Parts: sequence; C-alpha cells; structure tokens
Amino acid sequence: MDFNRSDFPEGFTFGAATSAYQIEGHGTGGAGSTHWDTFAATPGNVVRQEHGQLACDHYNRYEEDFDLMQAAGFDAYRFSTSWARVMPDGRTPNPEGLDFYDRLVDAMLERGLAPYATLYHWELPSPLADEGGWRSPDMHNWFGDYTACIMGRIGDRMAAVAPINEPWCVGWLSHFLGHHAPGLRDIRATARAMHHVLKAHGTAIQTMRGLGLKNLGGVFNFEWAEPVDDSDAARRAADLYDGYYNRFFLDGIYKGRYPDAVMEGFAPHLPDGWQDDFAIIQQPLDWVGLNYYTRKIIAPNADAWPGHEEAPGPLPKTQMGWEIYPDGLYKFLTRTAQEYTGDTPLFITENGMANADVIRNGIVDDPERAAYVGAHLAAVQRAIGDGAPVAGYFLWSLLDNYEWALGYEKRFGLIHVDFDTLKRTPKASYHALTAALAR
Ligand code: IFM
Repeated sequence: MDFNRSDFPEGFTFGAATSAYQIEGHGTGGAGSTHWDTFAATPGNVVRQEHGQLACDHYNRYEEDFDLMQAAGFDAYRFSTSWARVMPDGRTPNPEGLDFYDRLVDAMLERGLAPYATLYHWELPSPLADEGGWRSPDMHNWFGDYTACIMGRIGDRMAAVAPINEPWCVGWLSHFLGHHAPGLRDIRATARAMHHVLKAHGTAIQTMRGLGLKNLGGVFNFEWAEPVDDSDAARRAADLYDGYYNRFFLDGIYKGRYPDAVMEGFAPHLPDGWQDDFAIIQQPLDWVGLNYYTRKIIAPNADAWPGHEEAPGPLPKTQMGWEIYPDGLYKFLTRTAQEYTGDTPLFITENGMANADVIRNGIVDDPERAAYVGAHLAAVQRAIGDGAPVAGYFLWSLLDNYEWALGYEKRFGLIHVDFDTLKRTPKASYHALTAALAR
C-alpha cells in the first residue's frame, strides 16, 4: 500500500471493523432469534436464504482472528455486541452472552487492541420486532436497558463506544426501501424509525454517561449525492437524497431539527411531540464516526416523493457495483467538521471494498483492495491537511463475512474465509497493510 503509518499524525489510530451477526455465528451461546433470522428465512429477501447462524464462527475462533490483527500491527478493533445474545428475548440478560463479551474484550486487550464497541449493528431481538421494533415509541427505553446491561459488564474496558451503526440503514434502507430487516416499505414506519433511532441513540449516551463511561460517539454512513446534470430538478433531487441519507441524523443531533426537504415527506408521519425529543437526541458527543464507501448520481424521476432514481456512473466499481470515489470521503470529512462537529475528533469507522477474491495455491491476490485503501487514505491525509481533525481509520472488514441480503458472496475481508472449512487466509492486502503499518 502506498502509505506509511508515519505519514499520519502521532497517535492516529489504525483499526479494522466487524459486526456481531456478520461474523460470530448466531446459533451459539444461547442467542435469541432476531429479525434478521426471520427476514433471511423468508424466500426472496436474501441471496440463497443465507443467514448468520454460523457465519465465520468467530464465537469459537476469536483468538485466532485477534492473533492475526495483532500480527498486522493494528491499534484498535471495532466490533459490535449482539442485543439478542446479551438478552435473547430483548429484555432478560443471558449470562452466557455476557460472559462471551467479557472474554472477547479481554482477548483484545491481551493483544494490545483498543476495544471500540457498537451496541447495535442491526440484529433486533424478534420479540421486540413483534412489538413494533424501531416503530415503537418504547424503543429508546428497551435500548437504554440493554445498554445498561452490556456496558455494566464490559464498559470498564472500553476505549470508545457508539450506540447504533448507520442509522440510515436502520431507518430508510430497512423501512422505506425494504432491503434489510424488517423489510418494510412504508413512509410512516420510516419516519418513526429514523426518529426513534436518534432517540435511542441519545438515551444510550445518557445511560453510558450515567455509568461513568467516557469517549462516547456516533457512527453514521454517508454517500456523496451528485446531481445527474445542471437542471434545478436534478439539484433538488440530489439535495433531498443528501437530506435523508447524510444530513438527517447530524442535523438532528447537532442542530435540533431535520432538513426541510425531508420534512416535506416526513412531517405528517412523525410521532406526536417529536420536537420535544431533541432534548434527549442532542447529547454532546466526544467523537463522530463516518462510514464511507461510494457516491450516487441522482436523477429526478417520478412525481411521488422522494421522486428520484440513481443513474449509472462512469467510475470503476467494486464487487458491490459501487463507484470508487475517494473524493467523497475528503468532502464528508471537511464538511462534517465545518458544518457540524468543529474540533470534535472524527474517525473513519468503516471504509473498504468487496472484491471477487479467489484463493489460488493458498494465495489471494487483491491489488484492487490495496489500491482502494491507499486512495482513500490519501483523501484522509488531504482532509487532515485542510484542517479536519481526523483521529483514526477502521478498515471494513477484518474478515470476509455475511453481507446481509447479499449473503456470503461479497468479500470485504482483509482475511479470506472459506465458508465450507472456515479456514482463514490473509490476503495480499493484509500483508501490504502490515508492511505499511510497520513503516
Ligand atoms: O457490511 C456492511 C456493514 O454491516 C455496514 N456498513 C457497510 C458494510 C458493507 O456493505
């Protein structure tokens, strides 16, 4: 990779990221059913109806995985805790699940990996989904209880914690587009889920402050929205996409309001008294995490709100079909600092690419991934040079894993996983990154 650790400021954190359901193997340790298990069991939702019951079997193989992280020279590990493992019915603690995260955190610390936890990376316990899930006005209370339970056990050893991974995916992708569990396509459900995600986020931050935890942040995903042409209609369409994708959650937390363009569609559907919830939502944050992969070209289409579609772009694409656009990362880092967060440290909490990696004679050659990471780290350096207070970069992902509705086909890992044998093989990009982190 064409960068050195020494190109970055002293203390800059390099890490890798994963999430519980995507790697652990949810069929272990007394974990309860989640809405992803039932979504995946419904024909047509997930490629080959694949699910996370075994995944990478990280539950049993985490020591081997952390040995590989340590050997690569990583400083930190971003992981998530599974609500349904900690509380199988969403409410009752599972000692086996709590013991697992206790062991997991100690195993990180033994290898010099700073634990960066996320409390929710999408596997909602089924009994809470039955009660309305993210549409329910009680969600923030359920989430606060779960936060207290898991952080009461492992919070003493956290380097950093964020409540919810990628609120846009929890809200829009899952309730408006229906691509993720619970697979709804309903604007009222979407408006409520997006608002309740922020209320749950704020409640979790309050709960953790009450427990004395420090270094609490939020993790948001961003896609640069480019109008397809110079027309006013295209600009308006891109502005709306930017509003519900990128600005909604930061506006809520930092400005105590939602973007006007989004409110045109959402206003009739938000729960009564939603304006009063900003007192909970606007908890001060110690850092903000940006997950960034690509941009989208937005074209106006129909009359019905939101009235646009994605147009194809000319840039090289990853296995996901996503254009490779490192400038977007630069733009989001500088925009976030200038318009929202000021001096608050920013982290890239996810960035990486899926590639159609194959293993030949025990070797996985993935120059595309090394180039992708190098180009995005160059964008990070430019943003730092222009004043953005960027403090760390987490690569998505440590391992090939369960890419949700796309099953196990899309390989994001630095480490190849054979899903028949579960054998781990570090890819060429792993070795290149190891060398770069040592320089
Ligand atoms: O695999 C996902 C992850 O769960 C959340 N962020 C994007 C990744 C790649 O799609």
